[in-house]
Amino acid sequence: MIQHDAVVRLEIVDGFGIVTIDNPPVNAGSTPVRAGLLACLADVAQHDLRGVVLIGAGRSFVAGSDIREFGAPLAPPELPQVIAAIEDCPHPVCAAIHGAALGGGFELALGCDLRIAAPDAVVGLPEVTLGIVPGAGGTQRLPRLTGLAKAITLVCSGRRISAPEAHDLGLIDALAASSDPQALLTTAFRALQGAPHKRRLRDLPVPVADPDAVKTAEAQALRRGKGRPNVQEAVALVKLSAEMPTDTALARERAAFQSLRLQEEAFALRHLFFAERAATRFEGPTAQPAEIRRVGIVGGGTMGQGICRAVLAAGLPVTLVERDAQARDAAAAAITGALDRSVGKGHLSPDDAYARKAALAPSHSLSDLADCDLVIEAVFEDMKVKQDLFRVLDTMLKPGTLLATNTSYLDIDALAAVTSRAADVVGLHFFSPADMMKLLEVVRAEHSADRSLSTALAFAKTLGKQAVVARNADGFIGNRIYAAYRRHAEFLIEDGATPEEVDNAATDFGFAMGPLAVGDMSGLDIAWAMRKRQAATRDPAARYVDIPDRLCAAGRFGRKVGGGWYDYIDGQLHPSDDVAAIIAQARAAKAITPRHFSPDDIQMRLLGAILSEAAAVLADGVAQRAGDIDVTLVHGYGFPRWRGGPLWRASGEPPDRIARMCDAAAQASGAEGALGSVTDMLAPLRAERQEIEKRKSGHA
Ligand code: T1G
Repeated sequence: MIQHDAVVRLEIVDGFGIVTIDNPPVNAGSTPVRAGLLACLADVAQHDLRGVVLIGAGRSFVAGSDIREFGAPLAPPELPQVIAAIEDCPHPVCAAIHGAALGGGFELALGCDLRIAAPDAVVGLPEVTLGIVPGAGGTQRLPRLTGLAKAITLVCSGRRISAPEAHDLGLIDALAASSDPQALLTTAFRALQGAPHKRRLRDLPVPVADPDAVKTAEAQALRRGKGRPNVQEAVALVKLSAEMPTDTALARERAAFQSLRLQEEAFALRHLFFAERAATRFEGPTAQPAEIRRVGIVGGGTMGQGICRAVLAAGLPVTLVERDAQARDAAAAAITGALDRSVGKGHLSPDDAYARKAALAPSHSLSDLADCDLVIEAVFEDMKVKQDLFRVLDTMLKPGTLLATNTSYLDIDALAAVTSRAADVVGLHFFSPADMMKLLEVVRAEHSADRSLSTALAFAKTLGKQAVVARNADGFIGNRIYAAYRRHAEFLIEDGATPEEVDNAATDFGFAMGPLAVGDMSGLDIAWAMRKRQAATRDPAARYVDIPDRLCAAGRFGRKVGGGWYDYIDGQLHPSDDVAAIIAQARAAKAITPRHFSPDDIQMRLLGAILSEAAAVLADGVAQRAGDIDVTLVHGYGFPRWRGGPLWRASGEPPDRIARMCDAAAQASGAEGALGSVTDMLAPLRAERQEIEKRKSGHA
């Protein structure tokens, strides 16, 4: 056995060279890995071998190039050099894939003559999700296997492809029986024996394309990619594969990669990549999560049904309890109906739908929850209703069952306090639709045990959710900050802006939708009911805009009734004269002379509001770290992902502009300015940016 750089080793078995990459946790293609591979390839060239197998130790093949290296000049050898060495190797090389082969890891495999994979492996080129493009041949070798149109779709979506689908697409030559290393090696040896010669993808012609199919794929890719520069570049590069000599196109691809990885957007998306992973960790001793074998859900309304669909999709059985048989049947019918519609749209196979239906146990008796390991309540958002439920569940559930509430606003400590199992109580705050929205706020209450939190986080991962740990407080992380953002949108309206101006400024900035259109979509009556509940305790000194109350008093509850901040005609949003009149009356009542706001003025005020509230959320310890707030706003509230989140974005702004944002927000609300706490909050991110600048220039 020959060991290189401790992260790559070569063994020769039965006349085959086995090159093992061992760089835990995910065999990221770091500089030592690349150097080790190059050294091993030089070694195997000296031996008379039947073939070479590339394989990853531990849980994965190469999960990609090392993302931490992207912000600085890349040290040699670079990945294209390693892949060229594979292509120049005198022996056929087979990539034996288990776990993930993504980005540079999949490009490494595409540089091989053969690829075999474990049935549960995933492959793909997710570079666009990091603001870059494949930089080691992905845009040139992939189309030679899939054709142009499919390659455009796969590269520009960054989609992870299951091994069976990759096999169907011709990306994988054979599937192993399992991810067991021996099973992988056996399959690889067999494949090499079956094709004992070089088969370099770069030498294959790109299949002749149907121009219409390419046009369609391109249009769809740009639409879904929101026209981001790297997606445009990715489309152009894939098309180059059919137009240019391979080496020329490879050089163009590499140059694009080298340029994009040093752009602000790529830094923002790398910040998010690592922030997303950090957000799922909580300060404190990590406890072994309990196993969740069956989930109970109480309440089959919109949220209960969405949570149920998410849990069934994760392969877990569900007991869904409603108040009576009629409500039980209605909820079950809604869920099975949704599954049938997914089959109809081709999003779900009939077998999967059948399995999920079989895993659903509708009920109208709480006692049926006795064998659940986790129970999530999603009943009406009222403290008394939820406390009464928790009291009953406390008597029924087995010891150690995790008891979770889906409340958005209520005090979880007050819920836990009515039980004898406060240590087992946490918040699981899903976002609507619960099976689609990625964000899941995992809320730690005062007495939540570490084990309850670990179990909730493991459950979130099982559901494929982006978990963020929050402390129990009014509005947790997301709703609290979003409420400030929405309040300031209303301040802008009262001060002179129109709903369209506010929403257009937000969408110009990159939000999927403006705050007022979002209000209309979720229904203005929900917030109205809450404002009425809070009226008695509202701070009389705080600025209060009554325009939304006036809209609701006029029956304008939003899209569902054809009118809110906007009129909705045939589902299309239109500025409303009635609303303009209501706004004018509200201003007149306060003798407010409307003034003009530029889009930048509006963006400054809205960002100032977000930053000021975020700083309070962090200072109050509701969020553990700044990155958690970025992850929350991006995954739950439509903040543009490519900007990295509000805090990362702000850390790139000149301090005087941040000061003007905070001042503008303070003046609008009449509250004390938050510049001090905002500056403290941004300091670590500013330091990270300074470090990046140093590294970019190679001076670190
Ligand atoms: N580089 C550096 N660190 C990485 C990494 C990577 N590519 N992938 C994962 N990690 C770290 C991660 O930060 C975490 O660290 C730990 O590994 C476990 O990850 C030239 C340019 C593979 C599916 O985009 O999707 O190649 O937090 O918690 O849930 O064209 O990690 O423990 O300190 O996510 O089991 C393309 C990214 C790069 C894949 C495993 N590759 N990784 O998921 O574990 S671009 C990717 C993932 C590229 C070339 C281009 C997932 C995973 P820590 P984890 P997991």
